[in-house]
Amino acid sequence: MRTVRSFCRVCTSTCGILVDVSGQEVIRVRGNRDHPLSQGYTCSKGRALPQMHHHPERIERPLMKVDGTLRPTTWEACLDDIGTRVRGILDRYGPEAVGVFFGSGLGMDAAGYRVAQALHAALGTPAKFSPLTIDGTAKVLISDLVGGSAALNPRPDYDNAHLVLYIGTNPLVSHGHTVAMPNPVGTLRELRERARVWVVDPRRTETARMAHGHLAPRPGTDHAIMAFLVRELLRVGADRDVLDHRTVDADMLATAVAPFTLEHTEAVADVPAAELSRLLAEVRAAGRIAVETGTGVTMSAGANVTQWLSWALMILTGSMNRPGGVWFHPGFTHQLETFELPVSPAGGSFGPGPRSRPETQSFLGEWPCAVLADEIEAGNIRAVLNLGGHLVTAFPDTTTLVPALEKLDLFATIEIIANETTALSTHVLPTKDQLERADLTLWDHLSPRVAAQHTQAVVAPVGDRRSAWWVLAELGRRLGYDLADTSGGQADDDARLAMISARARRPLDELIAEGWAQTQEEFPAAWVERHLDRLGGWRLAPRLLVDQLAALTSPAPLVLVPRRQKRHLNSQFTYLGDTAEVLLHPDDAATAGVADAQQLTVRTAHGELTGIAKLDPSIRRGAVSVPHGHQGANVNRLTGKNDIDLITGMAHYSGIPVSVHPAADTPVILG
Ligand SMILES: Nc1nc2c(c(=O)[nH]1)N[C@H]1C(S)=C(S)[C@@H](COP(=O)(O)OP(=O)(O)OC[C@H]3O[C@@H](n4cnc5c(=O)[nH]c(N)nc54)[C@H](O)[C@@H]3O)O[C@H]1N2
Ligand SMILES: Nc1nc2c(c(=O)[nH]1)N[C@H]1C(S)=C(S)[C@@H](COP(=O)(O)OP(=O)(O)OC[C@H]3O[C@@H](n4cnc5c(=O)[nH]c(N)nc54)[C@H](O)[C@@H]3O)O[C@H]1N2
Ligand code: SF4
Ligand SMILES: [Mo]
Repeated sequence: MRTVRSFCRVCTSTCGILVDVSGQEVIRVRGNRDHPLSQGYTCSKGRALPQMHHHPERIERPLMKVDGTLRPTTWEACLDDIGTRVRGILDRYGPEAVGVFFGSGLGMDAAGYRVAQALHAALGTPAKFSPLTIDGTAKVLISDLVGGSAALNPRPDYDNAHLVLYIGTNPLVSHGHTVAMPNPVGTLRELRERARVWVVDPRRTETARMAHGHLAPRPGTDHAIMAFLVRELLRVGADRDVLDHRTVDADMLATAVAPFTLEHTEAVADVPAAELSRLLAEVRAAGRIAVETGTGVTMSAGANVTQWLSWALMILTGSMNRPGGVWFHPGFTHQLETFELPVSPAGGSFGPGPRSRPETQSFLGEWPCAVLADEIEAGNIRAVLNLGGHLVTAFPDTTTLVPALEKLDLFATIEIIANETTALSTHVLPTKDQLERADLTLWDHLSPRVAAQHTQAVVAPVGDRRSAWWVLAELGRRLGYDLADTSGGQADDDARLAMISARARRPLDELIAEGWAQTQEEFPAAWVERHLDRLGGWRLAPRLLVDQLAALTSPAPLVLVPRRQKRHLNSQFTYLGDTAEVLLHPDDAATAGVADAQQLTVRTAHGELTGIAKLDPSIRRGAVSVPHGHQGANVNRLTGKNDIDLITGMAHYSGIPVSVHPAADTPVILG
């Protein structure tokens, strides 16, 4: 038996782990107490890495569909076949006929991800898709529009915080949306000793239960609460110096939020006026504030404006780049302070969208995931390279997506465990799982510190699994692109990582020896102020957002809201036992004739699903909370490909009108 130091890549918290191994069998995963950030913490998913690695449905050999059946084949034959077909499609229809999805599975494989980016660039296709447009587009949009650069990543200064406001995020379950939070209970327990903590969420979540204050607005009305706070701060309490010298368009902002009086906000959001006033008083008393939003915001129709107004609130309170407010992550493998960040156009970083959906546009070089089905049906996209995604559970409108995927000439999927998406694929490429490869923390800017990690491979790859970077480079070679040197075989994982970290804050050797490296962040950061000088001040009132705020309509009386569950991550680890429990308020259940623990059907204009009802007084009336990632009760049977944000293309996964019913086929259990 041996123990190998590594770090978990199930989620972006990247907890330090110790893996006990006997021969090639992975016995146990436990937390590494010496790890500076996670300090021994792990969650059930990280501890289940042995089950992931030894999963009975794991894929060990490349598969190719012959007469409708996936059959094992060799890498040579599989890659030759994909190469020939993709080349044929490129020559006949052009690069836009090949779609590429950058899924979460490849997102945590540093070397694989970088070569995937190179393959995409070589293909030159505008049909690039990623979780951006099914997760959190509003965040980068606001960095881009208000901050003048999508590379700006604000994160709470927990060390000096006075007041932290969480809106539509439940870090106790998720470990954070775009700021990782290993050991969330410990973090929150310490935080609430020195700072006020507020949560805005239609459910009294695990996080809300630890907070000093909780507002449970009608889903999709967060913008009203934020507009009210901004309106009142502009009247009394704003940082005049920042307002006068570091912002533009404050008067336009004031006009935009003028309608959001206490009374109006109380009516729109359905929260008590006294609680709104209490929050306002706490914001004024705290001076500086950190606002953290999550998918409850970014998946709703008010996503962009809520994110905008949360920035406005932080700007007005002088919280940007100041202790007690938020700091901006400068990166680790790239060092933002060494660049002159280009100032993005005031109108946003948009480009042309796909032909089949003229109402959409591209944002930051990506097309909305929601257009994929239509682009395939129109014959515009004929091949999809799916790099580590479970499209069937992740994309909107499963009912129209699945028949579209079946029409593809080529659908190649990089995966480790068989699922409904691999079943639809024409080719399945098994790459090394996280215990089989050396790796780096690729999304280092999501870390709560300026830090990075390295791990060696813990065990040898099973069967014929190969490094993802090798697979993609070999595919590229067959298409005539030189993406990476594969002549040394796939044993060269560390050589790829060395190239990625060539401009990092610390050399890879140090990371390899220590497993971990951290540098002190510059705070307040001069590079942020230099960027702000070039920008001419925070843009407080982008036209697009002012118009969107004015156009928002009130939500339906009963709507779908998303929720993450503890023991699975998206579609992964559902075998640990989480079920598709649908939370609803007992009064809404009574109206619909639905009883606790019974099967219920949730219906929208797009489709329906059957799950288990959990009557829960901690969720407000009008919200029906359905978790995602379940293959059977797939929540995306309820979502629509046309129900998107027209600025960013983000799919609406929160706020969709629903009705609930006792399941027609509920078996009557006697005795
Ligand atoms: N309705 C609704 N839809 C949603 C959401 C929601 O809340 N509601 N959430 C959205 C969000 S936030 C996101 S990020 C997306 C996620 O959508 P996806 O990116 O599709 O994420 P996963 O379901 O996690 O699928 C990742 C796949 O990668 C595989 N995998 C795991 N490790 C590895 C590895 O090391 N190598 C390879 N090659 N594969 C691996 C897993 O087996 C899994 O099948 O879904 C979105 N869809
Ligand atoms: N255990 C676990 N952890 C995960 C994941 C997982 O699947 N499981 N997925 C990972 C991924 S890909 C992501 S993107 C992150 C997401 O991380 P989070 O954004 O923190 O996700 P949730 O925990 O679902 O929290 C979203 C909250 O928004 C609330 N909500 C819904 N609609 C509204 C609304 O209109 N307004 C407000 N104010 N709140 C609303 C929901 O009730 C819920 O409590 O989590 C990551 N971590
Ligand atoms: S929180 Fe859980 S899944 Fe995320 S890195 Fe830590 S152990 Fe892994
Ligand atoms: Mo996500």
